[in-house]
Amino acid sequence: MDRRSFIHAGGLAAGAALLTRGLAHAQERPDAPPGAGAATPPGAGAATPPPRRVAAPGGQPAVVTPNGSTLPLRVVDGVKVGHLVAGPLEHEFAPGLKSEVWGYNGSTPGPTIEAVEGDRLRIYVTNALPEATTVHWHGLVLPNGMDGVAGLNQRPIPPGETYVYEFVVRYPGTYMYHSHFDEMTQIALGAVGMFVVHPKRPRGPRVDRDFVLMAHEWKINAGARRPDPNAMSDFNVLTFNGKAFPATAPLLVGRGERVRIRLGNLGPMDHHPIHLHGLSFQVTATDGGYVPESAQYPETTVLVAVGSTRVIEFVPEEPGDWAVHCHMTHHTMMQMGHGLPNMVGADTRALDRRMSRVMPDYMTMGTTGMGGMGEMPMPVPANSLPMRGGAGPFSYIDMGGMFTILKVRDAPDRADPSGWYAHPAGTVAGPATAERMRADGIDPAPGGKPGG
Ligand SMILES: [Cu+2]
Repeated sequence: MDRRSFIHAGGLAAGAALLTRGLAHAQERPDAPPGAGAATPPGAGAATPPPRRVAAPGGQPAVVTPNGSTLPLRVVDGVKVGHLVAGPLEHEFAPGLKSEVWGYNGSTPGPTIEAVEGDRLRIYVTNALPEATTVHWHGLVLPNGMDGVAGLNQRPIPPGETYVYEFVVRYPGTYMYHSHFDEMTQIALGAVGMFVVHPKRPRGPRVDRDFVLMAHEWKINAGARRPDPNAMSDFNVLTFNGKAFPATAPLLVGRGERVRIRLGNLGPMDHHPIHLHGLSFQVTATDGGYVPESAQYPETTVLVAVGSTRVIEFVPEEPGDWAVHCHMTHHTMMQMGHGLPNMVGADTRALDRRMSRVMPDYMTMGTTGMGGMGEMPMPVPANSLPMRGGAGPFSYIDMGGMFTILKVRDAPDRADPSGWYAHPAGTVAGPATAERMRADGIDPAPGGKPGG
């Protein structure tokens, strides 16, 4: 079912733009469907981040994978040994949307692999998928026969069998891993993960926090059980570490701390300009290595292309709850966010009058824009998240998908990761009084000329 037929299946006569007035107030109804409206706080259900561990020499902190985990490695005769099991799993993108996806060790993305420059790694890969697979270690310099491209570097791993990869992680950096057999299907269904190698000696200024955020995109027709691996465009569920806002766990950091975020993208088709609010960052590394300090430059948005990583570092100076999101507006929408009839600016008063004879309270929606549609519990197919965002401290946040929150606090280790920032009095934008406008030379009448 495509988006357009979904819209009709939703019982909305001429596209999602049509709703009755009664529904506009439905978020106040006690019988609103679960997950509808201002229901789920961001990161709900996410565990409180564990206390910071030291992962590498020089006091380098361990990498935190919000909504995810780190692959356990056991040291056997000086070799760090890990086990990845590629297989199908049921995955919840956000409350209200579950799918059967393919991942590693029961998650998509798979657990983050974390090692130290010079480590010898031995990774067993068990194939619990219904077809062959391999694992490619994306960005790593290693012996050719360990590179994981099916047919070129090795025989594909048949279902039910386990292969072993062994290599030394020669260079520190931010890498990824993914299937390299039937890539279109297996990557689209989620067989991807991050791979971090810490340097033996810290490079650049020491960081206090170290996160990974992996971008992915999915096409999941509303009500469908599985993402469509044949999709080439029109992706409608966009995720960080497999979760769509409001299910993305916020990143909790301290004001004045140095924060590193390792962004990766193994989505099928789209590059993502990731934007951080309230601060300026430096791009310090890519999956090709470190950017020399003399070549770094300040940014607030970094383009993370398919098949690449970008490492950013910053020191937040303003406390608060700050948006972190892909700046492609359709990537912060959920299903049904696009492909709609354009109703903006349409004069539908005559239509509304005629329709209200058969449907009391009828009103065409979308003529003044689409804001607020996500919080209306529209009739939607089971297992779908049309245009859904999340609850905010002031009102509904109408962004979903590839969106999360950087929570900057003075005492982050004592702060509640699900709590909202308490703004000091007088620091929140609010309604302007006519007196104040006049005093500043602004005509309070709409359309009036300043100073008139
Ligand atoms: Cu994007």
